[in-house]
Amino acid sequence: MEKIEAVLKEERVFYPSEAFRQKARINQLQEYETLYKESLEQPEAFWGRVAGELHWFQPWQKVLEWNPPNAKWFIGGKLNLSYNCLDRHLETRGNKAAILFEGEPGDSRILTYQQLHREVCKFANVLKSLGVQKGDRVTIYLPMIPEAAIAMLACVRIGAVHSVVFGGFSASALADRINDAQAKVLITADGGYRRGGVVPLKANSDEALADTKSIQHVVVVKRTGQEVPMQAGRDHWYHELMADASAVCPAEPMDAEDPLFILYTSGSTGKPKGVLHTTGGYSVYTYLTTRYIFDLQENDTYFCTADVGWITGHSYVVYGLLQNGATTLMYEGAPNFPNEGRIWSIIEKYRVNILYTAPTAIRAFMKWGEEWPRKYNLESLRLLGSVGEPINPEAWLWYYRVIGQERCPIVDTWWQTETGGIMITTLPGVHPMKPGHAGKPFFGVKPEIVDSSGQAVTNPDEGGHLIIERPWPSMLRTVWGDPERFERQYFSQYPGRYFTGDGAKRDADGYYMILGRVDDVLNVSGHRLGTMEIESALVAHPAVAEAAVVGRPDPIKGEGIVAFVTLKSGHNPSPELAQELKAHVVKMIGAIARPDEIRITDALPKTRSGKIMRRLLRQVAAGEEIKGDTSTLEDRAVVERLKASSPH
Ligand code: 6R9
Repeated sequence: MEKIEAVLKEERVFYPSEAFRQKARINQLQEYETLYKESLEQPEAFWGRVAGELHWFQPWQKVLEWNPPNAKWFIGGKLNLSYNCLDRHLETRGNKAAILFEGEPGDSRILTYQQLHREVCKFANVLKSLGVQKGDRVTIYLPMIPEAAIAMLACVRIGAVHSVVFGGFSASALADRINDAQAKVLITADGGYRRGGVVPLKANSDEALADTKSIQHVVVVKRTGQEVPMQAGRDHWYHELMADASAVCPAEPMDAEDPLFILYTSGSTGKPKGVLHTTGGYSVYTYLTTRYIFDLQENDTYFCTADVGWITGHSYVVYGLLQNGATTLMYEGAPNFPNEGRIWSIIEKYRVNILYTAPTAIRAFMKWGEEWPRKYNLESLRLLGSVGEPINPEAWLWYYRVIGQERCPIVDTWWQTETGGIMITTLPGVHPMKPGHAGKPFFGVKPEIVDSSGQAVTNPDEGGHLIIERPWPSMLRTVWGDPERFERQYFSQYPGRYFTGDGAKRDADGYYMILGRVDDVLNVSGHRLGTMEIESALVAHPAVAEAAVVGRPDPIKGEGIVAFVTLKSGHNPSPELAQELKAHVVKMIGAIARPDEIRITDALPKTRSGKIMRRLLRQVAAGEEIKGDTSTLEDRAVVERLKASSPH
């Protein structure tokens, strides 16, 4: 196993530059240590102080009540997240840009805090006029346009519970989510721009509505201008309703534990779960994590490439940023439209200081070549972030060197839809960075690595299950409509402790390395191997663009290794290349990691959020029929092409 460690660890450690450190909000390790200790030993004092930086209509009586698996935070307190995102800034930042918007066709808009406040108040009144009341569910199915943020904030303002469904989801996925939440109103658009084409959101909505009964009204934003049928009495144009709406709408004082939003996420099996977040804890935690992890400064321009349809879009495009009075940039379209330089051109155009994106995007950028970012001025960048999956050291180093120009610290942020906010990361002004390691727990987070019996794994670098010992403010409160599933899924494997579903290990310095979902860990001849470890080795080969490794039942070894790879342009599949890749893995890791089979393919099956669907690959690898839900696949044709790829 020693060689595995060597590939993964990337022994080099990177330090934030002195220039960065000096200006950072937290720049003394001692300060982190002291605050971290306080956050665990005196959570009431710590979180009470942070919460006090926000606006409350009524103060809380008690910070935390914990009856596993049920946590209550800021009991008795009343607040409104839309107030904290908007009204709180009107006096000091009214004319500051809240949202910078760049549409895919090149149109742009700027909304100041004042303007955003006005739009949100008007739309909140529109929702009220459609009969939406506190506690009602509203489904939002929009492109990445300012109206998405306006709709979310308007729901929050009147205490309606939003459920944002990513615009890339199909009609049937939308229908399932509407039905599960029993939403009363649907907010959509005629269409959205994506890679030069138009996503037919209204047509999808109409198709979904044929299978749903709860929706009474549909509000349609005119984005692309294409002809769409409008059903009288049910469908309304956004701009028509807004024209007459009053701009006065006081924010509803919400109980700290009132439901805030539902966000659907796929479980390992079965139908998607509606993760429920509540008002007080989510607000406080996203406010603080945004401030410290992205080291937000007053004049920063912040760009996160995630869609608001994902938790990253909720917490780190909209709520965390606006609560801090920051400027957040929303980009509607694809990163390679009209060409592969789009993200870099946006950074140059708006002088972006902070970029937050995903490893899958970074690997695509690598594939497209460094000549694209080299064409643009990226000097405004100060900090980079990564989220969504483990980042392989190859991609980390490329991001650091080519995009950050060895000047910007990288925060590799581990968290989940269920955690609401970032849980494990380095703090950029304080912690040295180790490529491949997410880093240290954030304030209030007490992770542990345990074996299957729940015993803490104490040896450095020994793998185990990642659990979180105590509740943190933005912990999910339940699975919508299924409290039993909530308990079973997260709190039954290790009673009273939150099970993340991820494997991890911790080094002697207390840095966590996430090994991927536990179901992705292979056991080959009694050796524990992260699929990620083998993938890292494969993508380090000059011919390989992306790799996904899965296990396949093996009568002798328990599990065999099957690697699916895509090639960089200029390389062609051949049996010789497959042999070379196997030898390369052996060379990088060791014979135990030698893939039994390499399948060279032209695309990997990915969810619309960019996660590789390993379940499908496992079925293809095992020669089984494809079973289970494939509704989250970005391109269903990939499955047939995979089956046709010849094994080597
Ligand atoms: C925020 C988000 C959660 C799963 C999580 C883990 C993986 C996310 C990661 C990471 C390694 C990171 N994950 N961030 N793995 N390093 N920095 O992505 O939420 O879509 O719910 O996914 O993503 O496996 O369990 P979500």
